[in-house]
Amino acid sequence: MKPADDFLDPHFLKSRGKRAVTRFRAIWISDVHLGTTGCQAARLLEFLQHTESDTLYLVGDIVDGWQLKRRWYWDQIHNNVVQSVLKKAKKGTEVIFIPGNHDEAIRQFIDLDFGGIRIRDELVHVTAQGKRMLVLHGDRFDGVIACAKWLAYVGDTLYTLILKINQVFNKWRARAGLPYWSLSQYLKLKVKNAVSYISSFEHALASEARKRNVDGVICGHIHKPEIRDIEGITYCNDGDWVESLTALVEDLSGELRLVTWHEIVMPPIHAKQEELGEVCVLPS
Ligand SMILES: [Mn+2]
Repeated sequence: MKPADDFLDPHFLKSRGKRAVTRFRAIWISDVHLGTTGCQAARLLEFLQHTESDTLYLVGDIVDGWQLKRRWYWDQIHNNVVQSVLKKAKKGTEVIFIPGNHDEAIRQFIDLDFGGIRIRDELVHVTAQGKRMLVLHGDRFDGVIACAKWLAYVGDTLYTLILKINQVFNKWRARAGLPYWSLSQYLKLKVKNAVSYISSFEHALASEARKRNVDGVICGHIHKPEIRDIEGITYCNDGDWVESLTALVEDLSGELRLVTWHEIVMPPIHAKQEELGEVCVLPS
């Protein structure tokens, strides 16, 4: 297997030529954090290039305005991600952007449309199976952000630091031939408070969905991909593009599931062309 670092090289992306594209009815991505070094923009770009959908939901924290106030990081691949989304909108994908807390500056444009991208605060998505899903970022139900924003900023700085350590650590692991291991995921799982924090967030969203009389909720914000039933409510979290590299998708039959960058992008590289099934060739 090629080391993961190769995918950060834009020339490697181009060299592939043929791409297998998977079609979905809808795709939800969030917590991309464009504008930070933690953002895995190259992998997201590959994911976007390997998928198509009637609707693409950007469920918040797509651009990180909090980092903009401190240190801004933006390279060509971050541009390419934006261009890829605009191109999808132009080609007929319905793109809906629901701003989160890190891109809260965009909240002033809620209910406006720009270049085929509709900006909304929240909405209800109806699946092909008739399930009504409330779609929102979720920060309003985060006790820390709602009650003590300064604490959230401190947490954000600490999180950025842990991600940095994680990057260096995994470069070393890759050189030693060891697989990727997420330090921050490990810490989150180990810290008891984090577990209860996540569970209280999930339950708050499920109870909001119940209050609104919908079948489920789709959100992001806590960087913890999940689909599960919470007392009869389908709770879905699409994860993030800093660590998990996941998206929530609705397939053509109306089933909701989580997909990873790995399962969408990796098969075409290693599988033989005839094993790929439905393959179409896109101009680069
Ligand atoms: Mn957020």
